[in-house]
Amino acid sequence: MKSFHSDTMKPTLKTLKLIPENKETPIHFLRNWITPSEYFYRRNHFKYPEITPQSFLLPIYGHVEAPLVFHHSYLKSMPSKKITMVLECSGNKRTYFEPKAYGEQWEDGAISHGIWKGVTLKSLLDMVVVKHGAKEIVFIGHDKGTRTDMEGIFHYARSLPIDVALQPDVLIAYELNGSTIPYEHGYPLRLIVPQWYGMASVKWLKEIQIIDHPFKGPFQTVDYVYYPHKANDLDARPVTNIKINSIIQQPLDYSILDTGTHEICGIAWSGHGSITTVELSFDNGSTWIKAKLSVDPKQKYSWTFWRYLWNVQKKGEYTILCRAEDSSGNVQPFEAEWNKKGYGFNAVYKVHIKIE
Ligand SMILES: Nc1nc2c(c(=O)[nH]1)N[C@H]1C(S)=C(S)[C@@H](COP(=O)(O)O)O[C@H]1N2
Ligand SMILES: [Mo]
Repeated sequence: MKSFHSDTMKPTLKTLKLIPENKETPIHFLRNWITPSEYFYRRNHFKYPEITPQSFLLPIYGHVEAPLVFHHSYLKSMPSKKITMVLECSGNKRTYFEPKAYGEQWEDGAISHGIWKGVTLKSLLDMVVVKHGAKEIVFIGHDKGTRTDMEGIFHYARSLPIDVALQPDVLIAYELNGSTIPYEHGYPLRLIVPQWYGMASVKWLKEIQIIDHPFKGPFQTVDYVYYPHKANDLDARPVTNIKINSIIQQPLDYSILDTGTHEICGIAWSGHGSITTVELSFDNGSTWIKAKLSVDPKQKYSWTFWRYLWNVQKKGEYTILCRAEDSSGNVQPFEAEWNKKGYGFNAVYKVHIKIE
């Protein structure tokens, strides 16, 4: 008979939708600091695009002195850079909003951590010579389709303000975790924007356009906007940097454990700096105890694993809370800021445990 702990038992991605393909990483079961590509979450707005010879060409044009078309093989011959970073969908944890928000009901797994290799976007923008007055850089993907709220066919397209686009760690990437970027994750060329929610990192790059006015595409002005009021669109602001956040990986919610010592472990991350503290509370937030972090100070955009050894002798029900703090002083709030489209859920994380 096969042992229960057979190494053929592997976690799998969890399917939310098949077309377009939306799948969560089995985040509670991953202990790898780098998420293996086969466990990377997948978030798509349209069906996968076809890859043609055209997909290996990257035109950069618009408000520039010298428009150029870069070939994939030329980009690979240029000086390269590697960035290790969290990629998190702004809809991660949407399912926890009360009242519920429409959209993919992601639990905790719309997040992964990988090593991207490519050329800096800045080096390409320097070659085309951006003209004075340029405001935004628009990144257009090969994938396209219809929307339920508007007539027409749309490509997935997003812009970055020029000062963000010129940051030296924004990449045009061609490798993930030491291999060619998998098809699902943007092969052959993908934009990589550290510290921003995943929507900014446009996959299957088709072209880059420099403009002297704000970009108005629906993935910029309709989606990926925080609308804090249910009844109207007042106080709307764009979704940008990843909020301070964490999860408890183990024990799982509603676990039954025995008395003794249990390892509580999890992950914390932020798009506003590194993680400085992770705290747990066993008394609904009256007192907090620091967890032990495994931080690598060289890694600016990485997530942080943490753990705490919990000795429990008293039988009964417990709620364990977890909250993280980053180097900019952001702390997870008790309640996430509700918004119509359900982005950026980052309330203090909770698991319920019974000791018997
Ligand atoms: N071309 C294109 N790029 C895209 C998307 C898309 O649908 N099409 N989805 C975005 C969103 S919302 C997220 S969260 C990330 C997901 O990247 P992944 O599927 O590689 O995990 O890609 C972003 N880039
Ligand atoms: Mo996303």
